[in-house]
Formats: sequence, structure tokens, C-alpha cells
Amino acid sequence: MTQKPIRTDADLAINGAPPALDFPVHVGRPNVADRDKFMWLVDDILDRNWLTNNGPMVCELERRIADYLGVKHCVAMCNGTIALEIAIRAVGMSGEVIVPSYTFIATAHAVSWQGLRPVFVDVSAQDHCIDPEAVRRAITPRTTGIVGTHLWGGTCDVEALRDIARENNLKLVFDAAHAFGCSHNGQRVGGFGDAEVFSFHATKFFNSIEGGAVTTNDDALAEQMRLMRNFGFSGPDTVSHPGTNGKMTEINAAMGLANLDAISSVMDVNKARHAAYAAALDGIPGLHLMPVKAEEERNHQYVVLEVDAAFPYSRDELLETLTAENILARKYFWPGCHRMEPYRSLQPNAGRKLPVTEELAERIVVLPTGPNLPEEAINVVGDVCQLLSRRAAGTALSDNKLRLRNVS
Ligand code: T4K
Repeated sequence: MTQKPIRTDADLAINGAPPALDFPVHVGRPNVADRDKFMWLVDDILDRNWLTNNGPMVCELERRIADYLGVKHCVAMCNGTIALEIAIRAVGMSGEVIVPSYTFIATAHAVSWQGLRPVFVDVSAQDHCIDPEAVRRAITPRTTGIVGTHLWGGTCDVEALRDIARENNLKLVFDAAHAFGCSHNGQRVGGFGDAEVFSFHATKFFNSIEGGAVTTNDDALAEQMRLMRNFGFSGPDTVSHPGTNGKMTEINAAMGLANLDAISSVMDVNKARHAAYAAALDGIPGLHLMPVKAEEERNHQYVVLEVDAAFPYSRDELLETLTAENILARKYFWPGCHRMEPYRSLQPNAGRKLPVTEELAERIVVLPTGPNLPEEAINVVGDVCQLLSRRAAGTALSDNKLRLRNVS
């Protein structure tokens, strides 16, 4: 594909030019590593005629993930949301549970679905993870737990949260849906807190189509979660626990096994894409690519751009301009969990204590990445951003907005 030059307003698709890319590029295109291996494993499953209920592939995937993460137990589940619900229930949270509002809605819903009250706290402006000081302030006599999200594959302040949990006798679970393969102080995410919860959804760095897992070093907790994910059955005719159906199927485990071998190469591609974005966007006033800690292992699955007031267009105008070029960047996690139902109605004033969340929700753009991304897409993003930043220089923002729209 020859990339069209983007030098003037007339080159922009939003102004009527053809889009820079012939097809849309998405955030979250699945990383499917080895199609032949997957097909071969599926044949194996069909030959064996064992499709679900703790089959051999699920067991193998659990062993391999536990080894990779350096944790005693990996309990595979049908998705990350059920895995969160089971973890929250199994550790014994009740009453109020402190969660960040700047996270995917599943974090809050998993708490609420267990009949508990999510208490939203703010995140740190630096790493977008739950702010330990805000957690301290939110503790009440009804608080029983904290669920922190390792957002974008960065990690929470694990030590501060651990200390707060110990001092206040709280349970601590991490939503690690974004953090497969990422480290904290050199140790892979998986063994922190009472339990950590992964999503292996198609859009995640490591995927099993749908899927998830809880990892823990606590033997009794792992055993309890294994019962809970299988209706509480402890023997063929014995139910010893209330439970649900959280089981992973063999087909999902097969996709997981096929993808597991490739995670370091996907990580390398993602890292190179991140570096290319950093070069393409370097020096543009008002655009800040979220830095990635070089000393830690990162999966680079999310390329996160913050648009501040020094950029002449709003986040949404930038998204609109990129979408016209077939770059389907996304705003995550707008507008913040506290502004979604039922929380919006139940806690209408929650936003007053969440200034960072409210600001990030208006400013964040997540850019497409991954092995499926055509490399020219990164140049298009760079060229569009450069043009928009130059175009506005010295001119009133509102005039520019009008001109940009009127030309099309
Ligand atoms: N905690 C956190 C912090 C999470 O981010 C998530 C999930 C969870 C917990 C819960 O885990 P799971 O129960 O999902 O395992 C997506 C995912 O559905 C969701 O898994 C994910 N987080 C969330 C951040 O993103 P949407 O609403 O953005 O999905 P959708 O359908 O718009 O897809 C996103 C993009 O991916 C699209 O642009 C198209 C592309 N795509 C998607 C699929 C499914 C593909 O190209 N192929 C595909 O097969 O929620």
C-alpha cells in the first residue's frame, strides 16, 4: 500500500480525501500466533471427545501458566469477569470493596454482582493505577477488601496496598487483566495480594478467545476456587460449596496453548510498535505517549496517548480525524465506572473525589498496535497529529474546529 502524503488540510479524509488506509485498523485485534498448532490441538480434542470439565488441555494450560508466572496455582476460568467474581467471593469480601473508577466496568460489576458495594477511588495521574492514599481515605468500618487494577500492563503500588490491607485487615485482589507477562520489581504479576485475576479475552495480549484465570500462592484458596467454578462439586455426587459454572473449555485452552509459546515474540513486536509511535509523536505539544518502565517486563499491549490542553484539538476531534483515515483508535475507560449505571444513580456525587479519573477519561486515546497492525498506520497517526498541531499554530481553536469541519 502506498501511503498518501498528509501535509495539508486537503489531504485529510475528514476533509474529503480518501482514507490513508484501505481497511479499518482496530485496537485489540487478536494475537493469534500459531494457527496450525491450534488446528492440530482442536483435532486432538475432537479425537479424545473430552470437550470441557477440567480436561487435559485446561490442566496443561494451568500448569504452564503457573510455571511462567512463578506462582503455585493457576485456576483457569471461562472469562476474566467470572474469575474476578469467584476470587472476590472466595477471599471472603463483603460489605464495601474499594475499587478504582478508572478501569474496565467489569472490575466494578464483579464486586456489585456479588451483592457488595464498590467504593470508587481515584487513580494516580502518573501510572493510572489506584492511588493508595485515596484507598486509605475511603476505608470505613464496612470495608473488607481492595481490588486494584494493574492498568495498561503497568502495576499498582503493590507494597503500599499490601501494607494498607494488612494494617486494616482487608483482603487484596488485583485485577491483572492487562498485565499478563508484566513484572513488578522484577517479579511477574501473578503472586501478589491474596489473588490476581487475568483475562484471556480475544483482545488481550495473551488470549484463549474467551477465558481467564485466578492465580494465587494460597493452597486453600485455590482449592476453594476450583470448587466454586464447578458448581461446588467436590465429588461426583457431593456438593460442598455454593458455586457457579466458571469452567474453561478445551477449545479455549487449545487456543491458549497455541498462543503461549509465542508471547515473547508478540511482546517484541508490540515493543517495536510502541517505539515507532514514540518516534512518530515525539515533540508534538500536548500529546504525551504514556511512558513504559524500561526496567520492568511489559507486554506493550496498550499504546496510551494523553491529549492535553496544549494540543489544539480535543481528544474526541483527534479520534474523529483518525477514524476518517481508518485508524480506529479508542477512548478507554470513558466516562469512568462511577458515571455508568447503576453507580451513576447510586453514587451521584462520586466524581467530586475523582478528579484524576474525570480528567483521564476525557484525555486518553488508545492506539491500535500488535502484530496485525500495518506499519504505515503508525506513520499515518504521526502525520495526522503533526498536521493538526501545526495547523492550529497561532489561530483560535474554535476557528480551526469550524474550518476543519466545514471543508469536508
Ligand atoms: N478487568 C479489566 C481491566 C478488563 O479490561 C477486562 C476486559 C476485564 C476485567 C474482564 O475480562 P473478560 O471478562 O472480558 O475476560 C473489550 C473486551 O471485551 C474486554 O475483554 C476488555 N476488558 C475490554 C477492555 O475491551 P470492548 O467493548 O472494547 O470490545 P469490542 O468488541 O469493542 O472489541 C474491541 C476491539 O477489538 C474492536 O475494535 C474490534 C477488535 N476485535 C474484537 C474482537 C472480540 C477484533 O478485531 N476481533 C475480535 O474477535 O471490550
